[in-house]
Amino acid sequence: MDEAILKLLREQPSAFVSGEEISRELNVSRTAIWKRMKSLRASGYEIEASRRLGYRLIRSPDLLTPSEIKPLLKTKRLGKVIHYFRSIGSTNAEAYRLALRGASEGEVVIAESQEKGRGRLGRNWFSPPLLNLYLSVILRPPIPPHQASLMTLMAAVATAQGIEEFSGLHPVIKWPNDILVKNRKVAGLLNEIHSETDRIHFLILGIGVNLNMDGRMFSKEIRDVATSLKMEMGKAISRKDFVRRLLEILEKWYEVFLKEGGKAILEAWKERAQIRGKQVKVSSFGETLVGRAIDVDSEGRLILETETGEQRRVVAGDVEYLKKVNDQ
Ligand code: BT5
Repeated sequence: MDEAILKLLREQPSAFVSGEEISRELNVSRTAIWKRMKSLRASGYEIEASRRLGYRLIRSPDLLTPSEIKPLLKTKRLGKVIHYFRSIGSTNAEAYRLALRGASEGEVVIAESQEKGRGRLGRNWFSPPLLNLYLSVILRPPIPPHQASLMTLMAAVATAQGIEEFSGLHPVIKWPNDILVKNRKVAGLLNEIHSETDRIHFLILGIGVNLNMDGRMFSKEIRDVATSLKMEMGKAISRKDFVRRLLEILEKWYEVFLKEGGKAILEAWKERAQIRGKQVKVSSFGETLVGRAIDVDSEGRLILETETGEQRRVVAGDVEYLKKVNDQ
């Protein structure tokens, strides 16, 4: 009902909408509307009320509710359905659950905070309320599971591009799924798939971006390795504008992928990752490999030349750069 009330108020920006009209349109009592207005105000909406004229929306808070995001969202598929939560365990877990129950491609889950935000390999993603972006997108690409890594690369390219457009900063992608600004992690991706041997049933693109967090808000363990757009830019950004733009960029890349395959994504990824030639230490499934990164192959695997001259392809793992990368 809040969504419907806000929609009516937004249809006539700067004008009053009478209580009578709202009650007629939504088929609810004037008292019920008054109660919803009170609760909307408590959520940060500034709503002027006049006995004679009705209600008028003065200002909206920077919440990531569907009613804040959808009106200006220029996508065809992504984000047309938004499952919104003030707080949730993990947006990825919820998206996975929804996809199992038949949610369509493009449906997204957004939360203002996560209690059990997931990183890879059982790690945590620090997810305090109302400051950042915690987003999961459901996709159903017609591809076999071994191509799923390309979708991780796609999400990384889109997120880096979104950050760049918003901030003018030049984020670097660190294989496979970290987005760094000045060598600190500003965003992380966690993609999860549900598949059979030959095809993917669905894929969840999980994207966490630190937007308006201050340095002191990070937990001690990550304070020295993490950053946010606000910290780098010196000012807060509009979270809803950011998520809209990110969904638009992501959709554009996904369309390219469906039409032309992964080539353009790989090229854009390589340009932003600049991993070629770097000395790296890779931990993968309990094994540690040291060597020179040669390239990333068409399925997103890291090609490494080890110290003994052997070439290895790494599907998943954590990379540590052995020489400091120049600040971006
Ligand atoms: C990732 O894992 O980087 C994937 C993060 C994905 C988060 C999104 S939020 C929406 C969606 N729903 C979820 O439940 N998850 C996804 P990994 O490469 O394993 O990195 C995790 C490590 O990054 C942690 O062990 C910390 O060292 C560090 N870290 C944790 N929270 C961070 C934060 N907010 N910013 C920067 N670094 C963080």
